[in-house]
Amino acid sequence: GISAAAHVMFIPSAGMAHLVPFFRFISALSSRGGVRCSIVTVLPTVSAAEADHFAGLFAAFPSVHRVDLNLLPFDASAFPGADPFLLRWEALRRSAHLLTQLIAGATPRVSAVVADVTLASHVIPITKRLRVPCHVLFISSAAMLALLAYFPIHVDKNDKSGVGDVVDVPGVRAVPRSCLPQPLPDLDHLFTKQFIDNGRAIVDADSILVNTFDALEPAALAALRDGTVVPGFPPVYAIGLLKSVASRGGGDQKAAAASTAVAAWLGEQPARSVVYVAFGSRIAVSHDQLREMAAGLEASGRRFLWVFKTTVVDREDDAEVRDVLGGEFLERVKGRGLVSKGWVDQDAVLGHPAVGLFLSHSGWNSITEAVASGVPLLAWPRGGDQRVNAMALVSGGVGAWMEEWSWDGEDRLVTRREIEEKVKEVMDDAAVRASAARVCEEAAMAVAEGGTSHRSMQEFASKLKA
Ligand code: BUP
Repeated sequence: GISAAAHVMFIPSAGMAHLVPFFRFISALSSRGGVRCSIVTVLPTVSAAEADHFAGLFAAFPSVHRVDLNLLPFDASAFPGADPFLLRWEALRRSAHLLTQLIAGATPRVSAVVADVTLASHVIPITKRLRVPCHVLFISSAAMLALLAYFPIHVDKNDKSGVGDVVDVPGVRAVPRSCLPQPLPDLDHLFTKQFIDNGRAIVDADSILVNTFDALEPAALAALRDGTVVPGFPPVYAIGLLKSVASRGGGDQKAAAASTAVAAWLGEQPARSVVYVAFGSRIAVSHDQLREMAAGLEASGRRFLWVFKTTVVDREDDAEVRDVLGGEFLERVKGRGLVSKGWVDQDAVLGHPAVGLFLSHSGWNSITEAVASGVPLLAWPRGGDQRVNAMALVSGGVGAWMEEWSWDGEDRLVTRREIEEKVKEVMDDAAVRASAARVCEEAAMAVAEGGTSHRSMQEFASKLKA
């Protein structure tokens, strides 16, 4: 042929935490040159933030080709109360056979597929039939990848009688039942069914890409690669930390204004003086707990920037800060505390010299962004993979985790006093700060010429043949 470019078709899933690493990886791959990228896009997205970021990606990379997938109608009434993102994953899985045509019919010929892990069990068999290599871009920690890969084996060993008290992932760590994603002990839960299906399927992927690096998660990566977790596991490329992309669409004036206000405020604060508080884009914390957090932050006497979220999907986010926290609180902390209701450019916030601590739900993207900026974390996991990620961040030396702090579904209120004490303690902890700074340097070395992630990326790219 005339063009020697490989054509990679990306098949992401739903939720910002799933899209962010795809966008970052596409941008890393596109900027290497010699690779043509297509991205399967399902519109409308579940959240406005996702739609915005798709628009931003296409604006920033006009060469990235958009391939529209029209989902088949999906009756969600069988899953009352289910998370809207989980339902979208299920809808995607049930429409996955439509991908056969999109992959087989593409020009130039698709030379490889990179799929989200939530779709693995449905996409991998299709790519096998079409004889197209399929790589999985895993969107969480290597520790979580190991849990996903091992969980089906664990369930089989337990003779399907349940998960027991602990899942002991060989060579990685024992994960107590209380640290598993909440639905996992229920083998009939939709999340668990998908998790087990995908865990079994990824063994057949051609490789797995993870946004981490060897120095951050050495044990988990080694155990995955040498077959300790699952014998015959595919190559695992730790290609992180992926650089963030300025991929906001132009449409959201309000968000842009909020980001400007945040940047202006940060600019006035002393170095390392601000606690940045954010719990991701889709986590609802009870109003009582939010008020306790407010009181704890106030009592700590520290400056803080708080991205305030009260409901699960951004579009429904209409509970006003003032209604929940009270106008007097806002008056009292005026000047030293900023509460932002809208989307902020988190990566830019973490990169700002004024930020000294990140109180986070420990979503993996948030952790990686903090690590890349050398900002220590205080982890307060709320659900899903977050407790496993918190274990990884503690053993990686980038922060602290309050294991006894409650998570979704538990009704214990973490008191203002606990929050106050812990924020002060971790913020004043010179050892944690030094350790986070050291890991930050290691992160930079990993992606520099000759570093572990740089080499992994090269090895992966060299597999992509036109
Ligand atoms: Br909120 C928020 N700005 O205001 P995680 C989030 N983010 O840039 P989880 C912003 O969204 P999900 C905001 O930097 C990160 O890249 C943040 O991913 C960005 O969280 C991403 O940290 C969130 O992996 O995902 O909870 O797993 O937010 O979709 O629930």
